[in-house]
Amino acid sequence: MLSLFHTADWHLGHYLHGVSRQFEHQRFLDWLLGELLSKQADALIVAGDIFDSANPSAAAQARFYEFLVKTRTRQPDLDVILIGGNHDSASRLDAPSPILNALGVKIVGGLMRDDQGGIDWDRLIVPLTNKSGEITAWCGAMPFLRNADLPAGEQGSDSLIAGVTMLYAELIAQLQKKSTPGESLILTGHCYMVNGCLSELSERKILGGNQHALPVELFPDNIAYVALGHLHLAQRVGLNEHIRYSGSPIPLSFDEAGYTHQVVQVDIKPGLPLETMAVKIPRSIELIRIPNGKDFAVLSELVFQWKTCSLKITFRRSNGRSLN
Ligand SMILES: [Mn+2]
Repeated sequence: MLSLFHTADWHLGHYLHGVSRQFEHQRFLDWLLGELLSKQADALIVAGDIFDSANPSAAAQARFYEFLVKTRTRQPDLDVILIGGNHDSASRLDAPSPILNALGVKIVGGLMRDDQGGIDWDRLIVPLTNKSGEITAWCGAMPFLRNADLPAGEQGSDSLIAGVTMLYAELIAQLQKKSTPGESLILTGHCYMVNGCLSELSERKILGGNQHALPVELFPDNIAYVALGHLHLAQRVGLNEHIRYSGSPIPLSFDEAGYTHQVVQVDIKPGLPLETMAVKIPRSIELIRIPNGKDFAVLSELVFQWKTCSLKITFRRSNGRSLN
């Protein structure tokens, strides 16, 4: 059996209306370390948007590297795979890859082409081993694809989907070449699929409408699991249990306050149907809207109403329970 954990869209270094999310991220990473250990996970996949910006703060980077060292020190057999998202700088993520490889962590920030334009596909293909150290699956790690990554002649907006499809098809072909019968094929990517459910305040502003949505046919039936990042609401793609967005671990906007934040635990047993389980992430800080959880008021108005005793506030958790 192979047990893998799928998470994405950490956005380390994020600020919400000027408030640092450092505490929430630290709590999440500490919790994740404990989960990986207690569930004896074999692999961890982080599907992009590791950092909130292309130029993350020293504090955000320190938190990231500290997490990787702790994970590998506590669980030396855990395969860790990370890819770049649209918020990440591909080259910044790739820069420490020699050190991370030596630590046993595979990071693919972006596609790298040689002078002839060829892609080093081996960089994107990672073996996953079970507790006995046997290879039981192969993971194709496709970072977020930018226009410049697409094959020549596929940069126009109409052919963007065709270009992305070609690259995924090539990765899958390379993945199949590496594997032998009985070994599962897994993919991770950072992209927007058709009919995905977007958060109004968080991801929509970075997507140019729906014209770049990719069809689910991108992933053929022989792929056991697709670990996606980009959308912050945990969801499966269409009716496919095995093609999922894990969602972000913390709410990145007030629109996301009601989401159930989770990581996905995927158990792959040879010859048996895949099992996916949502592992709920404890919320360390509540996002609360005043006065009524739906609308919001200007602070000066609230202070005035509070002083004149005309404001009555009932705090409610995102799950609807009253806080007071
Ligand atoms: Mn994101």
